[in-house]
Amino acid sequence: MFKQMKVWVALTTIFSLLALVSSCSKSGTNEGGPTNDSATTGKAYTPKGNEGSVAGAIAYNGTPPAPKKIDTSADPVCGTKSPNLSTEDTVVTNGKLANVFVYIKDGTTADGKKIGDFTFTPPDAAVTLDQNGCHYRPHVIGIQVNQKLKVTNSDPTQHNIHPTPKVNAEWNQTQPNGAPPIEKTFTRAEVLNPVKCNQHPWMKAYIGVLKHPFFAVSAEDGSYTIKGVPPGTYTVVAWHEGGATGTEKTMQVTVPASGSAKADFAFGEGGTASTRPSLEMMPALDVPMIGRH
Ligand SMILES: [Cu+2]
Repeated sequence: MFKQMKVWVALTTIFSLLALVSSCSKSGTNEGGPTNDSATTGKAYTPKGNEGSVAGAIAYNGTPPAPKKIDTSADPVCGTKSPNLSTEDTVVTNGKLANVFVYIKDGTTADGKKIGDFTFTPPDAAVTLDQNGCHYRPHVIGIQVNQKLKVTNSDPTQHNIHPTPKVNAEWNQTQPNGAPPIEKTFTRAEVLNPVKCNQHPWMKAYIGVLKHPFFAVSAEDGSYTIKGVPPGTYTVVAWHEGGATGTEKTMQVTVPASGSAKADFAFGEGGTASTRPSLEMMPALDVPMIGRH
């Protein structure tokens, strides 16, 4: 009798442990949800005709760093074509900042769908990055996943374009004077890919790759417009180069049906007006998992 009890207790313990393990792993699977960082999973977005826009201007507060003259003596062709080449990391005109990459990071449409769960077919038109006067034009570009990037060489010298992404494949390719355009695609979203030239160390550009078409680059007057945005509430990020990984400002906006949301950002001294770090949202996502296990 006593022996039977011991076996019973042992069996009960084993079964409850098994139940615990299986419920734990089950809840872990459910809570993780589908991970969706690929451009090919999810439902294709169909425009409804009531899309709106996000628009604004990027200000630069305080005195911007003066552009530095670039020594191009390593390649005389560059000096001849661009005798006054200077750094382009902070281009400020009348207090407005150019070359800021502004994009929708995440959010929810008015009908309650996560924007990141949709897929967006990339446009047929390629995005061109030109090497002209021994610098890249434009300096910052946005492109969709699997959209064609066309690299052209408008200089009478050789370039070697070399994007240095972290999640996409790294590549570099020589493009002599008169060579045909190089065509490439990026297979994963990544903000932003730095681009350099192995021939001319001062050449720099940045490529923002996104699953969706909701991005823009600020013009010389600091203005930008992101078009075709489904009505909804979104986190908008403005990214400007500098330091190891650049600087990000974030803002929540609500795009009304067929209307426009305003999102002005500021960089430079104390340039955080109306922005908050996006990191604040992270712990809320992580805590339930830690608590359970
Ligand atoms: Cu070059």
